[in-house]
Amino acid sequence: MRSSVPERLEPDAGRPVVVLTGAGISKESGLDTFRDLDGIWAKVRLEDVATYEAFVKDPRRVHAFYNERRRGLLNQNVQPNAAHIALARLERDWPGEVLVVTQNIDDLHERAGTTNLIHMHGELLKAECEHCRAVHVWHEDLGRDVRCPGCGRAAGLRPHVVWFGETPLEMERIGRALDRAGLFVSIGTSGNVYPAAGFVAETRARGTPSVELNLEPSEGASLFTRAVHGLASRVVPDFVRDLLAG
Ligand code: BV8
Repeated sequence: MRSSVPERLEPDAGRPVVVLTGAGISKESGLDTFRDLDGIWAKVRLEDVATYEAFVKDPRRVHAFYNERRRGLLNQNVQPNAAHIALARLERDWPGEVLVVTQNIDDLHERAGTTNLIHMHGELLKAECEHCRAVHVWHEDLGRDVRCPGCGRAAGLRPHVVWFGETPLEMERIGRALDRAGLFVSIGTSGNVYPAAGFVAETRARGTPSVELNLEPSEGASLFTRAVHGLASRVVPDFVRDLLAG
């Protein structure tokens, strides 16, 4: 069995392993991706539901879009899959730091046991108040009539999600981790959305080994040291096993 770990990788516990994940890692848990043929953007235009301008223009439509996805995520059939579980094992058993930076707004990494985690595009199960800036854990439907538990005002709550044209979260912390990374791993992302899609070029410029684990070559596939293509629930556990075996 050919190892999927780049030959040049020395298990250097002093430098973090940085793992970027996208919608593909959650596909086998039953959550839609965005750009697959049956993906979210095949059913609705991102300009109509995933920008602040869309929210101002038609808040009811945007709330309905995220309410449907929130209910879907809270469906008991949606569970972390072997790929999420393998990344939690890597964090537990790797001698150095493992940081998961996810573009996903689901909570499957947390539920699999990952703790060192950044949701750079926000979280579907949180709401933020435009009046008082408070962020609340939120599992119910949102709407303009819903009052903020913090300031008590209505018509201010929005999904705690980064829309197109908005600044992703914790970019400085992500940049510092990429600067120090001993290995960059990208899982289940098509490499279409920036700045996340630019991370592989940033690490390549520093000579950091990188691996793409994806169903098919992403937009940035040629920039990776190594690529393993297949279902995340198969290729990610194999990769973690090989990495931990040194
Ligand atoms: C920013 C939250 C500045 C919402 C998301 C004009 C104006 C302003 C900005 C721009 C502009 N033009 C371009 C931009 C930049 C823009 C951008 O990149 N647009 C794209 C469309 C060109 N980016 C932004 O606006 C970002 N902000 O630029 O601010 C800035 C920049 C730097 C520093 C500071 C400030 C904000 C982008 C965030 C938008 N919000 N999500 C929501 O979820 O509803 S993005 C959305 O796309 C999701 O987060 C998603 O995760 C992300 C990326 O998609 P993927 O995860 O890759 O999913 P996709 O379906 O594409 O691919 C899935 C892959 O999995 C496929 O390759 C498939 O083969 C694979 N797969 C499928 N099944 C499996 C599998 N792999 C393994 N196993 C399987 N079973």
